[in-house]
Amino acid sequence: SLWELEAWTGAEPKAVAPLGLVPIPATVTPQDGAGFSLSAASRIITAPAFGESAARLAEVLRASTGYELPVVETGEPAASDIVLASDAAVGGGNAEAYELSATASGARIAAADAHGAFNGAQTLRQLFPAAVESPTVVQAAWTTPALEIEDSPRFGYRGVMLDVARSFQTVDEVKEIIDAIASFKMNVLHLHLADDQGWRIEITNEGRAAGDTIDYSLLTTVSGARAMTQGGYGGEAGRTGFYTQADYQELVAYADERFVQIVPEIDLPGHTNAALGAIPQLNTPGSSHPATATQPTAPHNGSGAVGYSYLDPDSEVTFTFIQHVLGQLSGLTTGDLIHVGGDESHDMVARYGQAKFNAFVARVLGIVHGLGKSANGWNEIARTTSALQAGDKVQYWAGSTAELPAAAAAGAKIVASRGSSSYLDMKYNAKTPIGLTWACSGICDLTQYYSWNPGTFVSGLTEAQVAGPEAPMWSETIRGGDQAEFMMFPRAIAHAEMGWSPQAKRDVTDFTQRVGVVGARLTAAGVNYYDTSQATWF
Ligand code: TNX
Repeated sequence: SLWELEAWTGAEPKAVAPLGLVPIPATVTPQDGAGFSLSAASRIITAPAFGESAARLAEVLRASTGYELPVVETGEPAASDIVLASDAAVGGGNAEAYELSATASGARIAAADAHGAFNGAQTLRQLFPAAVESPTVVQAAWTTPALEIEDSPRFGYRGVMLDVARSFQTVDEVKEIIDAIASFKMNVLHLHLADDQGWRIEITNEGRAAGDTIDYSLLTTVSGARAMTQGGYGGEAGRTGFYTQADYQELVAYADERFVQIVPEIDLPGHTNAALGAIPQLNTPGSSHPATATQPTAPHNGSGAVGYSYLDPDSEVTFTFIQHVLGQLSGLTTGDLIHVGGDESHDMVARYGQAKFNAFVARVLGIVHGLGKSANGWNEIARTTSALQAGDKVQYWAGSTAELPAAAAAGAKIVASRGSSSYLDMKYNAKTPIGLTWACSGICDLTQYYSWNPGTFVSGLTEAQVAGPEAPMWSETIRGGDQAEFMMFPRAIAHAEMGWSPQAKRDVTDFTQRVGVVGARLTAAGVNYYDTSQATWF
């Protein structure tokens, strides 16, 4: 087992941590002799197409080793060099695959695509001592074990969601989370940008349709300045703020450079009190908050209540608003997905009936498709099967799974976010000072998030109909990046391995030991985590 790799790292038994590769690769083959050693003479020799992956690897290694590590495109590889080679045969057509060899004669990562080269570089990082993650220079022997790896992902979609609506996270906080999830080969960051309590993305009036009188800047000037009014540790209110379009584009570019796709969400038609509270024209008699002379827009409700707000399904202004907002958001989005929410529109369904809700969702899906994007939505949108098409995603979080096979048959793939084994905002146990408890009875700890199979958890779905897992980090009780990381790690790492590694390779005992090795790496990188007793910390 990988556990025994410890024995190969030197002739003398040392008190070193065992190899902690997470997610576990598809195959690892130990090699004889010494491993690869990085030195002041080392270079990264990259295929031109993998320059981005080489640059990211160089940044990490330079910071901790202090070595110059020039990135070059030509040269005869020496034993101290890292080679990123382009090879169309790697992975046999599976995107993101890589092969890695680390021995005394050099380190070599081969891949058919740039994302594969990036993934191989993440594995190489994990072969060096944990201090390689330090942002400042450390003296250490930068030597790997000798081995060869062949690896490719089980699922193409491996995500985390961050709710910045209930409580805001700054650009720098989000960047740190992107870095952390990318190091575990996750490739989706779903940003929940709007909810009842706040609106976090600047929308301008540019390009308004003829006759549209809405002042979109109110979304952020009014509801960007709002958040949860309670809920955090000691009752701390949520953080306010919003991303300007320039901020947002900076985040998207940063994520793209790390092969992480940002999936923006505007939750519709419910969870919309922040929009209703900012835009007077949305407050029609058919909405959840008709305007009155004394109360022109919906009042701010900073509680964690859900299900009470909705846009007017019979007002054309509603769809003018959605078209403009999603149109601008789509223009800022480099990925193929826009998330349109769809969850918990309880009062709207009670007032108008399920058919009206379904028609609303169908129209919104049509808007997304018309913008040239695919739609993602919570599992409530599966009731609108006829409007779903190939490329769309239905994100299962709770309730019946009965509608999922039909949605999949219509072409949508299922994102596996089952609350009881995915929700990062749940308390680990009764002593966790922040977090909610609804999704699990008492314990929502690491092994529970690991020990399920997203490929088979819904009967009637084939594995090919599952896009992959996503772990949502809701923020009714979470304030700032450190708290988000405390709730995310190590549980998100369970999802990373579940999304990447072959099911047959997954073993919970082995995983909890490898996670224990990863702890030191997170510490060195400055990433917060919960030191759950379910992991064996080294
Ligand atoms: C349910 S999951 C919600 C969110 C809450 C979350 C808290 C989902 C689609 N809706 O609005 O934040 O529970 O755990």
